[in-house]
Order: sequence, then C-alpha cells, then structure tokens
Amino acid sequence: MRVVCLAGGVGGAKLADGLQQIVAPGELTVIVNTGDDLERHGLTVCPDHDTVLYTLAGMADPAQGWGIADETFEVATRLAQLGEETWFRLGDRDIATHIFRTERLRAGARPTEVALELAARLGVRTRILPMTDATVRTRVRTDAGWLDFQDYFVRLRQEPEVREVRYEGIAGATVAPEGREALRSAEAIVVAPSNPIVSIGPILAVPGLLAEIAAARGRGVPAIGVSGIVGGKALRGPADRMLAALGDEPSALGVARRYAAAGLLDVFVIDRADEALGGAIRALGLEVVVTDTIMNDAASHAALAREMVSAAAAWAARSSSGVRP
Ligand code: FO1
Repeated sequence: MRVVCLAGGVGGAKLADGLQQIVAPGELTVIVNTGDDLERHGLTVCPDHDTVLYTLAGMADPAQGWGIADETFEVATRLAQLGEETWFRLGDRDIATHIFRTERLRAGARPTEVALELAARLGVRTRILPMTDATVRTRVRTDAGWLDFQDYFVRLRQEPEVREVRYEGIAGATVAPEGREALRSAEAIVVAPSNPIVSIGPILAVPGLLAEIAAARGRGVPAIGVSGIVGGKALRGPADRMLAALGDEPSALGVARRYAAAGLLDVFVIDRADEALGGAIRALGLEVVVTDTIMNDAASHAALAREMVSAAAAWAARSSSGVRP
C-alpha cells in the first residue's frame, strides 16, 4: 500500500518509523512540517525534517528524540566562548547535515531535492519531503509579542501562552511536484500524532495541499489520523496548552474537531484512555478506532502503524462496497 504520512517532529518520526517497518520499501512518503525551520550560525536547519531523517536512518538520539545519538557539542561550546548565542544547540555531527543542506540550497537546489539527496546518502528509502519548497516560518503571538517558533519553543521553553499562530510566507507556498505526485498516487493518507496547530497545521495550510487530500479521498483513498493528546495531556510538547489557549478543548476531541473542520479525515484513532470521547468524535462524522497509541519503542511504533494502515484498508474496502461506516 502506498502511504503518505503528514508529520511533525518526534511523534511524527516515531509513526514514520513504524510505517517504514511495515510498508513495502519505497512505498512510504513522509511530508514534513517546515514551519519550525530556522537559520542558525549561517546554516539552514530543518528540525522536523532532520528528526524524521535521523529516526528513519536509525541515528536519532533515543532519549531526546531529535538530534543524533552520542552527539558532541564542541562547536557549540566554542561558539559560546566566542560570545555567540547557543540556546539552540547544534551538535557537531548534526552540523554536517546543515552544511550539506545550506551549500546545496545556495547552489540552487530546491529543498525537496536536497531532502531526497540527504535521505539517499543516509541510506533511507522512505521519501521525506518538505511540505513546500517555499520558505514558511511559524510565528506565535504571546504576551511578550510575536516570537519566532524556536524562540518560543526552545529559548523560552514553551512557557508563554500562545494567543495566535501565523505561518509566515504560507500564501506564496505551493506543494512541490514530488509531494503532489505522492498524494496523487497515495492509497492511504496517515496523519501522525503531531501538534495539530504548529506541526500538522502548517502542512495543511500550504495552498493546494488540502485540495489534493480531498481529491484523493474523492477517489476512495482513506485519510486516518491519530491523537497526540491522551487523557487530556500532550504526549510531548505544548499542544494541550496551545489548544486550550486558542479556545479548543485540550483533548483527543479537540484535535478531532480541528481535523474535522478542515475536512481532513475519515478515521480517527484514539487511545484506550480516551474511549469515552468516541461518541462525540463519531458525531463529527469520523469513524473511531480505539487502541494503544503510546509509542515508546520500535515494536510499539510498528504496532500503531499496522493498526492505522489496516483500519485505513478496512475503511476503504467498506466504502468501495458502498457500506458507509
Ligand atoms: N530542542 C531543544 O529543546 N533544544 C535545542 O537546543 C535544540 C536544538 C536542535 C538542533 C537541531 C534540531 O534538528 C533540533 C533541535 N531541537 C532542539 C529540537 C527542536 O527545536 C524541536 O523539537 C522541534 O522544532 C519541535 O518539533
């Protein structure tokens, strides 16, 4: 089954790893959020892309989920001695990725081309595509004013309340040809348990992307998502607080409402802990699957991926036989 997965950072990388374990080689495409990208020390850094890349290459730091395992920080230490700001710490090995990317971009390659080259050089067969080749930067409005995403996320440790979110540059963005082709040939679309506002939100906001998903769903391709909020708490990061501050319920139901409002999904997966929310989510017009959604090792990544792909296939089989769920 040809699968396209929409993903942010750590949660997206875990599900992508599960999908890579169960989908035939070459049949998986991951479209990643680029709203978190930034320039650091003159280098272009793409955190969500690199988290997915390192995870799929088996190189990710298992404790923090992002960055490279057994990393050292000699360059960051030396930069700090030179008086540079190093609150966003680039590891020594990680820096090689950013140098490679920045050189290729300066030579005129598109971000999608560079992403494909990086995956090939690291031996990753999954296609990891930036959501767009345009420059999009997520910014958040807090009581301290508008902040760049990593300023809020890393420097201020997600402490300020987020009052508003903006994806700067999104109006001029388009889906790159490789992403469009992947969506046009997809047999299932999977939305990872990433932050619905600052990870999946920017991807869905790329002009034309939701229309591609709608066209795929019109052809009978199932779209299935999973909540990254379990028992009212985000598995990682500030999604629960963000949802509440923006007036949504901080729960799997709040996530489902956002995706239902966008017309994104057919099926929504929730954790057993949230079974009681199933009725309200079904009332949004989504089929609900209740299962274990917490991913903490390779086997649990694969288990959730398998559950999602088989639920998607079952939905597609029922819908093509005319039996609507
Ligand atoms: N997260 C941190 O909390 N502190 C860091 O210093 C940091 C550096 C960093 C460098 C490269 C990279 O690819 C990711 C990095 N991250 C760091 C993670 C990143 O800020 C976030 O996890 C994502 O942007 C949110 O998905």
